[in-house]
Amino acid sequence: MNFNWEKVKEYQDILYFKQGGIAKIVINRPHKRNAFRPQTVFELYDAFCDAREDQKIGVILLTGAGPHTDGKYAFCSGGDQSVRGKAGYVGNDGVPRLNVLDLQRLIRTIPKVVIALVAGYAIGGGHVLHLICDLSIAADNAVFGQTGPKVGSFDGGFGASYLARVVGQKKAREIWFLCRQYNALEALDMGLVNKVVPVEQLEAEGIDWAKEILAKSPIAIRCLKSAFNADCDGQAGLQELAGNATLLYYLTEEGAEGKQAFLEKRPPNFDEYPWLP
Ligand code: S0N
Repeated sequence: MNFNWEKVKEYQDILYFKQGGIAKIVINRPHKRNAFRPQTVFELYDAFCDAREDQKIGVILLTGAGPHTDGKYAFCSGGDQSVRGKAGYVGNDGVPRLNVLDLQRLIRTIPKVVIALVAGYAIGGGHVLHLICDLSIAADNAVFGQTGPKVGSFDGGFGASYLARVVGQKKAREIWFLCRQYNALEALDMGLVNKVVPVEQLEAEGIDWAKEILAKSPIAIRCLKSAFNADCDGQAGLQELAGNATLLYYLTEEGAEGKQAFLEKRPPNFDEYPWLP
């Protein structure tokens, strides 16, 4: 579909666009079924940070480039096994990393709505990436699964515990222990995705959902996201939720009075603010 996306910046492994309150980040390594290497993750992190800082952006679409030369699609096939070293994925600097974990945390805590648009394979660490997005819309050709125990890896963080929150303990254990692949309707049935649409409608559907969200209150959405996270994320989740309480307090006259009094070198006067029941 033609949405007049404007390219934001040139990257090697990803594409990054914006238009009308929506950012679109595309993993662009079709020769590897959009597997990520450290460079890919650094670029994704950079684009997400840009979208976070842009006050016009409320929704971020995360997707994979496709179709590929053989007609297949992929959202992301996880860590690039061809650069997997002894202690992680090795970049051009020779350093082994698992920096996708940083990206996972950023996607979860960014105070904007992240929607995964999944066409084709969402496998391994690519499956975890869609999982941690706030919403997932699947194309009818989407394929979901974990491969860790088959390829000698596992994600015991969000990839295990949050998956179990989403699909339940039994199903999450099945997904990891058997390493099967699941189609879009099976994913819908287990609550892993929000909707399934024909592949050619995937982006349009994502844009429709984004526009609906953009018509809502930014602070309400922000607080809800942190509230959902707080339920799973322990003290880090509470920090995020409480940060929003502080933000709201700063926005009140009562909060501003404390700062103003300090700057004016006088005692604060909170008399006109009630002790609400
Ligand atoms: C995606 C699959 C099912 C697609 O199959 P299909 O359509 O038959 O295509 P292929 O012919 O297999 O692939 C086309 C070309 O793409 C290359 N390729 C595909 N996936 C990868 C990949 N992940 N890494 C490197 N190359 C890949 C193929 O090699 C092929 O290239 P050519 O044509 O040159 O031969 C199928 O491709 C598949 O099963 N892929 C592998 C999926 C997988 O196992 N991914 C890795 C899983 N693990 C992780 O993602 C780790 C994540 C991580 O970083 C992490 C995070 C937290 C904690 C721990 C970890 C950890 O390291 O485990």
